[in-house]
Amino acid sequence: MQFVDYVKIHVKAGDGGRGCVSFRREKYVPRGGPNGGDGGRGGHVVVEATERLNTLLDQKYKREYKAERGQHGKGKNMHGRNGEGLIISVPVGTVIKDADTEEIITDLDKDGGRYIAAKGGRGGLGNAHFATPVRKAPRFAQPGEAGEERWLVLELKLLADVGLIGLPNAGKSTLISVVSSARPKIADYPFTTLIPNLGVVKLKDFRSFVIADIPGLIEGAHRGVGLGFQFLRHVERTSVLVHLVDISEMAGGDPVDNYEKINNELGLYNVSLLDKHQAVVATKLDIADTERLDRLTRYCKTNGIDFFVVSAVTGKGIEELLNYLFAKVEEKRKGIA
Ligand SMILES: Nc1nc2c(ncn2[C@@H]2O[C@H](COP(=O)(O)OP(=O)(O)OP(=O)(O)O)[C@@H](O)[C@H]2O)c(=O)[nH]1
Ligand SMILES: [Mg+2]
Repeated sequence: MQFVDYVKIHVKAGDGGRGCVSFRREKYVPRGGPNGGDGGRGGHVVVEATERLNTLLDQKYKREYKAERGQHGKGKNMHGRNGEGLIISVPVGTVIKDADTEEIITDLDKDGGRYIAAKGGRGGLGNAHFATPVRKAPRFAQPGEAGEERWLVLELKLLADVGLIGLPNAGKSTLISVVSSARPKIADYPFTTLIPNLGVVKLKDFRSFVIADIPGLIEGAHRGVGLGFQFLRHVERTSVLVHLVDISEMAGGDPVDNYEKINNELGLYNVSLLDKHQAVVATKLDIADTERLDRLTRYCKTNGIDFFVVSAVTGKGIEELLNYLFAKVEEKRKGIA
């Protein structure tokens, strides 16, 4: 599946139909009055969120959206037909922005949520409306109004409660695969994950939350190194960030350095990401290098960072981590945190 999370589209609503100029012409009715009907309304362009989709792929290939125009009014007071509206379906979590100002117009964060992106023009009035006692035979009618048109940016921000971040190979995809039904590709080389994955974590008593696995970050991501930080927009809405740090013998570099480098990148992308609640999770406990583990443990203790140690292979520490995450997500949902 190709994953597209940023597109620019052009929307144009239908123009209103013209009002009609016409007069009654009937046998034995000399000088019948005006009977020009009104033009129909142009169709709207509507953006609608649906859970069936999870990428903006369709909009990547089709960028022009034009709704039908209203039909012109006709004689005998016949109203022109209204133009058909056009619905653009996008995934839930799509944010609509004005393409010129980048200002957020609306956030379609619910299934079925709709936004009228361009209003159809009103139909013009037919000459029947303009008859007055002194002007019995108006020879004019209104033109239809033009439909609105504009450029929009659609940006998909996944609606996850918890976002997994960390260097490539830290074990993010492995973790999401053991705690949810998501099955991302896992491999012992960097940048295995190229697109974000979502998984639903189900705990006892119907408690659940959504977790996002995003592609690995490396130092220099803000300059586009590696995959850059194009995917960080998907953790902007999460309640909690889980920062995975590999403490195995195979891990390169110092765990504390690694942690700080990635945090630094987060800040360079968007400082407010640093205000998000973050927990550090040391991964691969089953093959841990004790020195690395000790160093990271001490660092987190000294700095008051919530810290967990897990192994996705043996399952150690996982349940404790999930209970903690659920509690944090709940706090956020209830507006405590
Ligand atoms: N022994 C052990 N190996 C693990 C554990 N978790 C992950 N691994 C291994 O570490 C390697 C990388 O795991 P991934 O889950 O693909 O890492 P990732 O963070 O998603 O990496 P990217 O997608 O490249 O950013 C794989 O070979 C995994 O099998 C663990 O708890 N124990
Ligand atoms: Mg991965």
